[in-house]
Amino acid sequence: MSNIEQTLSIIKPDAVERNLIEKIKSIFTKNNLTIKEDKKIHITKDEAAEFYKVHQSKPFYNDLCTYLSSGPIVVMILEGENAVVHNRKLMGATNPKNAEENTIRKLYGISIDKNSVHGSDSIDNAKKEINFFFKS
Ligand code: IDP
Ligand code: MG
Repeated sequence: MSNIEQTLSIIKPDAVERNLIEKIKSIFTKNNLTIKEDKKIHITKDEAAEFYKVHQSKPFYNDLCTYLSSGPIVVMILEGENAVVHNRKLMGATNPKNAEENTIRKLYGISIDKNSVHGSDSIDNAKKEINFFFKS
């Protein structure tokens, strides 16, 4: 049975800065994820803090919010079969050092904080995150 989902992907400042937008997009499209919407934006630190609210108790929260608001990002709605899990698999582990070969983070990530991409981790969070950036 088919299970078409949507998930939110972000190309983070380190990857935008290194002109990796098209390379990363092509990994999604070659792997049967359709880019339904996409926009390049530069968010404020307050917006980043709101987006990453689930991490507010973590020691790295402040740096994380500073980082996500440090330069332009590309936010995308990806759609496809099991999109949430599929995107997480294409991204690879949070720390690029631990990411599997040929994942986005293994190919392009610099460090645990500059790890090139964000992806929703559940259907529920995907809905919230899509709504956060693409309010209808
Ligand atoms: P994820 O992006 O793989 O879902 P999360 O645990 O949700 O990973 O963390 C959100 C983001 O916070 C990560 O992508 C990474 O940029 C950053 N982060 C996570 N753990 C650490 C850490 O231990 N030090 C610094 N930054 C971290
Ligand atoms: Mg996460």
